[in-house]
Amino acid sequence: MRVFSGVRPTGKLHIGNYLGAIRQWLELQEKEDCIFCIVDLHAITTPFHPKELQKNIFETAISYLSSGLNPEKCVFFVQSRVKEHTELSWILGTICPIGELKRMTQFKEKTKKHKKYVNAGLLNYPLLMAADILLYQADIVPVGSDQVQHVELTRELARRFNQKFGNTFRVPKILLPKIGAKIMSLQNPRKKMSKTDTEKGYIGIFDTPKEIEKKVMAAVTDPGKKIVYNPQRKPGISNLLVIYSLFSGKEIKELEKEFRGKGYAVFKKSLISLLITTLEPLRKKRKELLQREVYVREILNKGAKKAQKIATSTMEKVKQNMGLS
Ligand code: ATP
Ligand code: LTN
Repeated sequence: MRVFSGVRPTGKLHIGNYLGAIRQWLELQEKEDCIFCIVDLHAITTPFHPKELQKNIFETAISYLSSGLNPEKCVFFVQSRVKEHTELSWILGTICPIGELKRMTQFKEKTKKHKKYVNAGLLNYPLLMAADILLYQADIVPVGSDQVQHVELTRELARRFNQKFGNTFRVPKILLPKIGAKIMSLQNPRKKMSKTDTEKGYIGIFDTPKEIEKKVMAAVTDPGKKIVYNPQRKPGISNLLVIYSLFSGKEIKELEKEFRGKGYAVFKKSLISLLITTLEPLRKKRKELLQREVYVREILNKGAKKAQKIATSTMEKVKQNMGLS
């Protein structure tokens, strides 16, 4: 099975990315034919600093490699290095009604958030994402729940294209993590944890033990003292329980029992030490990779070459079927 997924190089990765996306990638690389992409062309649809973009791409590569992504087991590359992504994105735009793009939740949210930067790229974002996926004939697309709408549109576009121009693309399936598809912000547990959020809202995968402690202690909890899972009435503590459960491998029910009658402070302290121990090896690996820039660049170069081969072959088929060549 071919797997494709992408990550925006927009800054530090947080445990939401780790639990919702990275961990799934790590599992998949062991058994499937995986292609993972740093989507820099998606990143420029929201405000960014040209001087920082390369740094962020490099940081993102290091983040994934430190987390355990293995370049021997998957293809790992940067989107803008393979020009066919933009080419196919244009083509898909010609079979996609504007209304379908305008109703995308992410588009609505981002245009609200960046009022001075409402650009056509933001509207066309899902087309580029569809191109990423279809270019590699992916069977499976692992994403967090916030991206489901975009993959559904991708499936629709693939079907429409195949119908219009003959069988060209595989129609990909969405793969959601079972639990933890949406880790919430520590400061506002009704909003998803996001790297564009305030620093205190997320725990970075490379945060120091001190930072982890501070952020968990300051995490918003709910009225009452009980450690119980109830996302509607106790969104704060429920979110922390999900995080605890995913990092420890213990069931939420088990944790509720373990912390019965113990109160938030005890629970938070235990969560802090769990996070520190689990994230420590990642921090070490990052330090090591920061010293090996040439090696990291080589991984991305090799990845782009492998990706290019597949992209070229799909585009040939697309153009032939459309009468463009
Ligand atoms: P933004 O700050 O723009 O919201 P982000 O933090 O959502 O960015 P992305 O690069 O857009 O990060 O997402 C990378 C992957 O991590 C995607 O598959 C996404 O669905 C997943 N992801 C992001 N945030 C969370 C979260 N809070 N919980 C679970 N998965 C998440
Ligand atoms: N839009 C996604 C990142 C992304 C992606 C993709 C994910 C771009 N292209 C292709 C899966 C497949 C996001 O914001 N997380």
